[in-house]
Amino acid sequence: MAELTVDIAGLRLQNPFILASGIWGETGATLARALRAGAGAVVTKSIGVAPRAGYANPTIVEVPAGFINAMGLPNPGIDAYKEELEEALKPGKPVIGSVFGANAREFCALARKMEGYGVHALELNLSCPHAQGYGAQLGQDPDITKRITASVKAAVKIPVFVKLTPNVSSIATIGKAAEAGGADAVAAINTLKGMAIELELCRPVLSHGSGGYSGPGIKPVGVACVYDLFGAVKIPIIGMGGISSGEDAAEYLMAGATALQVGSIVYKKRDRTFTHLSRELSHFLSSHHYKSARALTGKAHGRS
Ligand code: RRO
Repeated sequence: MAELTVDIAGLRLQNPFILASGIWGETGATLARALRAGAGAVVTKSIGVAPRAGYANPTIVEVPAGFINAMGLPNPGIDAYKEELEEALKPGKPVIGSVFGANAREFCALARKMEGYGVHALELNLSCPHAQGYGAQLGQDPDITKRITASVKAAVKIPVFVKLTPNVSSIATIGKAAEAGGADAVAAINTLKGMAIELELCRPVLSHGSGGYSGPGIKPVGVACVYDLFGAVKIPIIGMGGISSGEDAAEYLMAGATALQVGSIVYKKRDRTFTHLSRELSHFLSSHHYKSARALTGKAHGRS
């Protein structure tokens, strides 16, 4: 049997598959459920300083090869999230706290609270594609990315991951800025900006208008981003975007990922997601005579 265990910035994962932020992440019970169903780790919904209702419905629409969402960063606020994390931490596996803020001060306050609640690492959301004053509006700028990352690194001891947007001309430039700010890893990619039009109404389907496209349709974009990042940074890369099979996972690992996140597939495979992906990746590794998932990282770069 090939070894699926991976290490990322000091976190040991039983398998490379991490539940992505925003999927089952608003309650601790569903995060714990994903861990008990075999996730190597989970990322919380992105949490801000105050409760936020998010956008009006419709907030998600199925489109060919995926979904477009504009949830609008709904979350209960950091103070109310403590008890959710108590639940999420019960299975004893890595829990990564995702946070979003408007500036370095908010990010630091959120990071300190998350660390105090016991999360094992942080993921800075500098990449939500449709949030006025948050997410990609900050993370499209390398200087802001570096400054926020460095501030959070100075505020906490736990590892800090930075989640990057693909909606830029050079993700490598942003990845380097996160690394220069001291990031322990980068996660790529958040959703691609997208839109669907309701023909009879002659209006965008989602109440917000545009949203973030996820699912199998974005996999080639995610793989290319991870490939570019692997050539640009030395820190580990957490790859995501449209992973729904063991072969998709192998592609991301070969492009340069050390660990992987999954989102849209969870709506199809639900609790079977993680056992399904682990079984398929294991089969791919054994049938291609690889001893471990680790052995695949960066293979597509032809360096060894
Ligand atoms: O909540 C959202 O609408 C959302 C977030 Br925070 C994000 O980072 N990416 C996304 O596609 N949606």
